This record gives sequence, C-alpha cells and structure tokens, in this order.
Amino acid sequence: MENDKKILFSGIQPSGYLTIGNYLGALKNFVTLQNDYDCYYCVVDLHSITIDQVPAVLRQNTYNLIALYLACGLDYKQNTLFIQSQVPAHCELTWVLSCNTMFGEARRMTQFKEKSAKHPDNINVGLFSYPVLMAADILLYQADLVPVGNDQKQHLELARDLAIRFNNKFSPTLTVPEPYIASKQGGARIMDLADPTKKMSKSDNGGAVLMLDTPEDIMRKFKRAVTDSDTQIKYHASKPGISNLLTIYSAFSSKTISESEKDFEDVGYGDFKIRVAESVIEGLRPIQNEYSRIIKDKAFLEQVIDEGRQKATQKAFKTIRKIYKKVGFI
Ligand code: ATP
Ligand code: LTN
Repeated sequence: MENDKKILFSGIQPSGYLTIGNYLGALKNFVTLQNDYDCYYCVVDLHSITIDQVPAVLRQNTYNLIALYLACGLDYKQNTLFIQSQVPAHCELTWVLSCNTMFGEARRMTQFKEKSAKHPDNINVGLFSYPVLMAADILLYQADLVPVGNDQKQHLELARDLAIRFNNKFSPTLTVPEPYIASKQGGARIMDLADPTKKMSKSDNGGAVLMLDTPEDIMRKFKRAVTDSDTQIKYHASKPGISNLLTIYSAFSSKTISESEKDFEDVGYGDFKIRVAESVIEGLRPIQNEYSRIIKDKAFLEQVIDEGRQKATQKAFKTIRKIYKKVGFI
C-alpha cells in the first residue's frame, strides 16, 4: 500500500546542464529507490537563485530538469515530481526554521564558505540560509530518507539537528531524516576531469561531462582527462585522476572498483580513457533518446508539473499547518 511506504525527498538545482556527477551521485539513486519509497523529487529553483541566474535560462533549465527526471525513468504518477517555488510552504517553513538556527552553525557550512569564495561579489543572505531552506524542503514532507551526493552530508546533518531541536522545543512533530549517500564506487563524489581535486559541478563546467553531451564531446573530454605520470590503473588517494576515471567506469558498467582495475591490468592510459568514455556514452544513450522525445512535448511537461504541484502542496500544507499551530500562530 502506498501509505505504508516510507517517504523520500530529494532535489536538484536547475542551475545548468546536469553532469554525470549529478547523475551518479543523485539521479541514478532516485530511479533505484522509486519503487520502495513514496518519493518527492523536487526541482529546487529557490535554491538556484542564491547564485545569479538569467531568468529565461532558469525557466528553460527548470523544464529541462523535469524532462530529465522523466527521461531517467522516474514515474510521475507513482512519485511526486515538482517545482519548489510553486509550493509556498517551503518559504514559510524556512522562516520558522531560520528563527531556530544559530548564526554560528550556519556559518560553519563548508558549501557556504566555498560558494562565497567563488562569488565574492555576491555573498547574499540567501546563500547563507541555503541549508535552512534545504532543511525545510526535507522536513515539510516528513521525509525518512534523503539521497544526496557526499557534498550534501553536512547540510543533512543540519536538517536532522533542526528537526530534533523543533521536536524538543515544542513537541514531536517532524521526522528526523536519514541520509542515503551513494557508495564510493556508485559515485558519491565525481571529480572534475580537468582538475580531479575539485568536485565536478554543473555551474562551473571546465572539466564536467554533461548528461546531454554528444558522444563526440564525451569522447573528447575523456581523452583530455588529467591522469598522472605513472602507468598503473589503480585506485589510490595519490592518483586522483585515475581513481576518478575508475569510479566513473565502475558506476556505468556496474562493476566493483577491483573488477574494474582487473579490466585494465595491461592497458595504457590512452586506451583506458577511451573505454571509460565508451561506457559513459552507452549508459547515457537511452536517457538521451528519451529526453529528446520528452522535451518537445511541452503540454505533457506542463501536465506533469501541475500534477506534482497539487500533490506536493497537499502534503506540505498539512505539515506547515501543524508547525504554525505549535509555534503559536493563530
Ligand atoms: P551547482 O554547481 O549549481 O552548485 P551541483 O552540480 O553541485 O550544482 P546540485 O544541484 O547542487 O548540483 O546537486 C544535485 C545533486 O547532485 C546533489 O545530491 C549533489 O550531492 C549531487 N552532486 C553534485 N555534484 C556531484 C558530484 N560531482 N559527484 C557526486 N554527486 C554530485
Ligand atoms: N542542496 C542540494 C539540493 C537540494 C536538496 C534539497 C537535496 C535542495 N534541497 C533537499 C536533497 C534534499 C544540492 O544538492 N546541492
């Protein structure tokens, strides 16, 4: 029965074209988990404006992301696929949680430090309270499980702390969520191909491979990937480039790291990179085909978005009503 299922919430920002890091760290798990949970998959457009966006591009990215959710195999009838800004309760809960978040704990968030360093001309208050909005997303739906990449672990800890704090201060109201982090070989943290000490990121895509890149582009990017002066294809902390390529290969070919290492025992770096690229091209092909079909069907996308908005609003409204009452709002 639908109602017996535990609840899952996750979101991705419409801040650009998705990378294979987003796919392996997040989206791929969304698909795997959809049958076992009552899932809310959100396009978190409110989060994306913490960095400047061009309005027309943001709009298009939002449609693209809904289409990509569908193309990856997320079922919009079974799950709730929706757009964050269409459900006002996200902002409402953010305010209540903000008043229960200490300045010091928000200041400790490493993503805030990293993004402020990257955009020194736009260190806005939204960027600072980003994790509080994320906690609101999760807690509004009483989510039990939150699949995210490793980079979001600290934000999830905050969401848990805020739920526990609210429950202690008022009375048990909010579910304390558990993180679901992709395993190492599943792609918990995919690194940039041009600089494997840096996370592959869609808003800074120097060495990022995009889910919608053409096979030629994918091949070219992998051929140029940074490796090292050694010749051994082994997973090791001292070999970030090779380790990252092995992670990508193992995730796309559903093999363990050690099985992947065996595949390349007597292979040179050049051929290795080509084989990794081929596994990615093959893995993305069905998604790309579906995507190009769905993105053309605007009426269908609007219908999916509208159904999602209605389902999400219903659930979120229940929680926000409870919370307002407990806080003392009439
Ligand atoms: P931005 O560059 O705009 O900050 P992003 O590429 O980091 O975006 P998000 O929308 O913030 O992507 O994240 C969506 C999901 O993808 C999150 O669960 C995040 O943990 C995951 N993710 C993002 N980048 C990676 C990566 N390089 N490896 C694994 N998971 C990732
Ligand atoms: N901050 C997340 C995106 C995000 C999210 C969420 C993920 C916003 N709200 C709620 C899981 C649950 C990121 O991936 N950068």
